[in-house]
Amino acid sequence: MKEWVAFPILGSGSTGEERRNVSRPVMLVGFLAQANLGLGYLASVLREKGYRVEIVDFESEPEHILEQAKSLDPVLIGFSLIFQFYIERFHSLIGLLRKAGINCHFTMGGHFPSLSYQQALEFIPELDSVVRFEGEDTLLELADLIGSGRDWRAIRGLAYRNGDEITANPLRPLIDDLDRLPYPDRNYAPAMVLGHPIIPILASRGCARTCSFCSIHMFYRSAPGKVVRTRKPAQVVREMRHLYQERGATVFLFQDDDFPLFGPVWQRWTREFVAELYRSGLAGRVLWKISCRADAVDPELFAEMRAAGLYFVYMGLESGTEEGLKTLHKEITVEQNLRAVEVLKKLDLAFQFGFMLFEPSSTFESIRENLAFLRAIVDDGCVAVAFCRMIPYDGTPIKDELVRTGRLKGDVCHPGYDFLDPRLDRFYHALTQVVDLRGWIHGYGSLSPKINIAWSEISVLERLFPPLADMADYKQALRELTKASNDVLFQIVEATALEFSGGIPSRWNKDRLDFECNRFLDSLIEMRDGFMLRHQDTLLKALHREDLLEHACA
Ligand code: B12
Ligand code: SF4
Repeated sequence: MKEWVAFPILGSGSTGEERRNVSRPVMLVGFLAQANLGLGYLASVLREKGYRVEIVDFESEPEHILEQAKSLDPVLIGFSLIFQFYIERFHSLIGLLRKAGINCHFTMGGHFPSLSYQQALEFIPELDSVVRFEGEDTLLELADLIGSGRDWRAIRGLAYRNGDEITANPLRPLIDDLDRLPYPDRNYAPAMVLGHPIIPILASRGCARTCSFCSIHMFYRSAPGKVVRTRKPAQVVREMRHLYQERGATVFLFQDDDFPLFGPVWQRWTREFVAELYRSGLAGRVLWKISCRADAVDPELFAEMRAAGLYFVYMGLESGTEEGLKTLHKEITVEQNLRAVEVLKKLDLAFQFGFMLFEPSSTFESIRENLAFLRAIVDDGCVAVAFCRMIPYDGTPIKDELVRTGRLKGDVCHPGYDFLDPRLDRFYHALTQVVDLRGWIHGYGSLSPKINIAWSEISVLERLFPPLADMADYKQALRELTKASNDVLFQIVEATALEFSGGIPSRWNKDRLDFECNRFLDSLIEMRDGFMLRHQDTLLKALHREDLLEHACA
């Protein structure tokens, strides 16, 4: 039997009440590792209006996704493409579903399809439409109209295939009041750190800055409406309190691109947020992590935030040269980057940073300068160094510039560029052949991320557990290991650079490096696991999990 409910059609100029048919569910497919707030919000908005929503992990077997689609018989399937380089994989999944006879409406949202809707619809001919920019209201309207058999083609914020043409409707303004949205669906088992659930959350959407390599600010700037919207501090804390009480959430990851911190208005926002944490009794009971820029790191404000539970900071430093910062349009100086790191260290706040050692203006000189910068900030072994090559994502000013200067190479899944000095291309290639960047720097099982996880665990141990006797020794040992591993990485990059700039052969090869990498990983695991085992009684008691202790002893 069909279920019909009365509803006003959102924003398409409809007058009066229409009928909503919620008898068929909506299926959403996306990347779910470490949770997905975008899909969570879409699902909760639809559910609030009576729809059954199934969120399916894009990483599960395509046959499993097909089975789900067959058994659900959804009114539409929404695909979430937030990582541009996944488009080929989405294409093959969507093609498979269509070939197998799934004939409901297929739509897609996320950064790439929003900014490059034409390419997305051309690349994936099986797609019927693209929901551009923030998707909550547009997706709901799409489901409503399709479900009730009405014409959906006039929906604001939608681009769709119209015969051989592609039509893009006028855009829908960004959501003005984020607090009107229900809390995002979080119907999953959260990741844990030392027995504490980690929950992602948003305090704001959008970013006021204009870094040339970033698709975020272009995403929020391209739609009408206010680029940055902050929630009310009291509402954010209410959500945290709800998660604390209902899910036992103690570690919150703010996924805001740029936590509201910069300038007097947002500093006031953060102070109010901190005050709310105290008012609600959460300060001292929960930890939270933010991402921000270096120029927002104010010593006094960060000291207050630290006292209220801030335990980890991710900063996009991106470059240690003035020229690089200019190319990346960071509107910040090397001095400001250095100062921010110094402030965090003085406050004993754990941090990590984004760094683009390779970008389109790179030269051997800039690589040297950047390595000197990196050495300076990590010389005390407080964080494992990581760096990457800038990728020119669609919709970004730097990609447009590379197109304009005829330097853009590759395709939508592997966008790239050559350096101005061809020796640098050979250097980069050789470096990635010798250093398996995925084994050392990137990827969850790699050395640098593993070391940094150990550091973030220490912040949790120091803030959520009773004092542990040999913590100082453990920290010192981890610092030495971090220093040694950073040093090997620096040596390799420097030696490889010298080989290609000065013809001096490098003595590093892949075997030697793999040996070093594994040696570091082995010592890390031994050191970290040894420490945890020594303290497991105290840790389990603090978590009220003595039952596990009995198990361990038996
Ligand atoms: C959290 C996060 C992660 C997390 C979790 C991702 C997840 N499962 O959600 C982790 C840590 C895993 C991650 C990893 C990476 N990330 Co990331 N990540 C983010 C971040 C900071 C927040 C995502 C978020 O929660 N946003 C808030 C929600 C509400 O917004 P949203 O996701 O955009 O969803 C809205 C709309 O896009 C739209 N929408 C989205 N999907 C759909 C689907 C449908 C059907 C509809 C209708 C609408 C719709 O509606 C949603 C609600 O309004 C974004 C930046 C950002 N602001 O989005 C980067 C971002 C998505 N990441 C990015 C990148 C590059 C990466 C990495 C490659 C980094 C790296 N070097 O390793 C990896 C890739 C992982 C992999 N699989 O290989 C880039 C993607 C760039 C691009 N154009 O491709 C972004 C945009 C950051 C940036 N500054 O450039 N990431
Ligand atoms: S990189 Fe960060 S600060 Fe720069 S525009 Fe993007 S989100 Fe904003």
